Amino acid sequence: MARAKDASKHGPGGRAVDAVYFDLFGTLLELAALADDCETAAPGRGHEFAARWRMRQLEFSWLRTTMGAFVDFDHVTVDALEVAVAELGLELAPATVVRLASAFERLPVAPAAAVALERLRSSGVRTGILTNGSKRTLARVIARTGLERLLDDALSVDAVRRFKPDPAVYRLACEKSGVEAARIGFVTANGWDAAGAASFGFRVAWLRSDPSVPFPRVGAPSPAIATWESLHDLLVSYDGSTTNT
Ligand code: LAC
Repeated sequence: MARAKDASKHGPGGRAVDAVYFDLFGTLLELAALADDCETAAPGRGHEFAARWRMRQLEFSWLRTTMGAFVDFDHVTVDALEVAVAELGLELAPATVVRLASAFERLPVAPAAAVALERLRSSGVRTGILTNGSKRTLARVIARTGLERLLDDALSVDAVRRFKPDPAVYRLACEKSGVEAARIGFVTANGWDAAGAASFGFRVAWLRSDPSVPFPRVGAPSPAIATWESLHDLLVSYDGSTTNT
């Protein structure tokens, strides 16, 4: 239900948020390309292979956080790759597995991301990445893509040795920016990440690629459903009203 615009929600410069952080894999970087690499390695099974790999990657990251058994995301990604290969009965040459292991690092930047980041920065908003990715991979991605010029911060979970959606990870953004959670926007295409960030207290824009994907039923506040084009206004000019019900 729409609520009346409340000017008190807007801070200096009339903005609703002072910083916006982005998820990396599947958000700033397009995950769709993973299936292409997987298709080359296992013709006819690219989508199934990429989906299984990603699912195991996330599952292992959550298990490791709950178990207090952190290893960095590169390690988790290789474990998940090897498990997916075995589960699907794929017979890949060792050199193929080695090449695939760095596929996440080579994903392309979402085409509309640069314009969205530029708009946020021109509104005086601090911008950053907040990712499960390792510090090393994050540095490589930034060097390859040139995203550096559009970002103030590049934050890896390595600093807290836990994976999203653990609140300790989202807290990194508050600590680094000095901005309280309620004045931080968070952009992700991953529903589970949207749930974690909303539960932490960020204003979340969920770039839901498929309308049939349900929001995880875990008691988190509903995020706004966004597109790259709408996220600036959704987050920066946000007036407290709900845009999607
Ligand atoms: C990220 C992945 C897990 O944190 O989406 O970048």
